[in-house]
Amino acid sequence: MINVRKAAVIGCGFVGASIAFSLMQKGIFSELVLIDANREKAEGEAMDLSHGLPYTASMRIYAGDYDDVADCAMVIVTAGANQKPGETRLDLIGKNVAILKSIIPQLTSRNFKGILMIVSNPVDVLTYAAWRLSGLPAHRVIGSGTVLDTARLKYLLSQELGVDSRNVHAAIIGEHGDSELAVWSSANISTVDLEQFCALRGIQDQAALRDKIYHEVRDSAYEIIQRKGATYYGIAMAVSRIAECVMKDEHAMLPVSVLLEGQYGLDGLCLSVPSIVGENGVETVLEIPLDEKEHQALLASAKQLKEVIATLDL
Ligand code: 6V0
Repeated sequence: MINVRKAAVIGCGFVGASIAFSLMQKGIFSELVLIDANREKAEGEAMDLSHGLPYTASMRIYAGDYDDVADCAMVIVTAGANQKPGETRLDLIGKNVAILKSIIPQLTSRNFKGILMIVSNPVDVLTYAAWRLSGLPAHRVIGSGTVLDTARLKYLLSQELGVDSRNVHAAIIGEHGDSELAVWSSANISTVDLEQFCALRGIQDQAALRDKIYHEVRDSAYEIIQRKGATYYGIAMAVSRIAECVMKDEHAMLPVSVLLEGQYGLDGLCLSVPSIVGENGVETVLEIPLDEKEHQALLASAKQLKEVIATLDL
């Protein structure tokens, strides 16, 4: 039996603890299990977070083990090494696939029936590996993908255009990493086409603006890691938003990382494309219109990921 009010976070470092903090503010779960290879770390985080409960929602947050996960509606995996200055996400593969291989059997052996969300990097490769290793239906294995990158895009555009970031409708798709791309062709500000909105704002060189913003989005993690050693608040907000869409069966459109099965002419890999997210996880993978340049960039991103996937021993 699934307990629809219960979730687990596996890996309680910067990212896992921040996700727990964000989930607690949202009030969508009444029980949150924290698991870490370092049990004391999970216990410390659970204690610290629990001391905020009188000011948020009524729930239980505790350090647990894999027996506590069997009936969770959602398990969020953030365990693993993070990027050090100068490292790419793809540099983390060896270490983090090995960690995933130790975690997934703990779930499958307990007949886990919920939604599995992968956050550890490289998230697209690990989402694919988690799907393969778990044998779960693909719609129940979600990577946080470019939901974070899309938030970065919306925020940066909002700053340039002087408009609320929630009015910005645009997406980053492809790999959560260096080969990601922005879908400019359908970007709009609350229905006003981006080009027209830029014109309204007196922006002369729109191509230069798009280029600058794309590079800032793509390189955000490097810039943050150089300054503070890790990134965690933004991803925590992105993950708790995905969790909310699932638990409230919102059918919201989010660019999560998911197995492609022919969409955009691609299969045999996970990457981010806009998808409808609800109680079953990824309800539908959408094939949104892309212009030729965007489609080629998506194919290039997929090619890179497939080359990496081909090296995995799953
Ligand atoms: P961190 O602070 O080093 O935390 C990692 C935690 O995982 C530590 O507490 C470890 O003890 C724990 N851990 C290691 N092995 C296991 C295991 N087998 N079982 C349980 N716990 C284990 O790293 P941080 O929290 O900064 O990053 C975690 C992961 O998230 C990294 O792979 C990052 O690259 C990734 N991120 C993903 C993002 C995304 O957008 N998808 C964004 C930011 C970081």
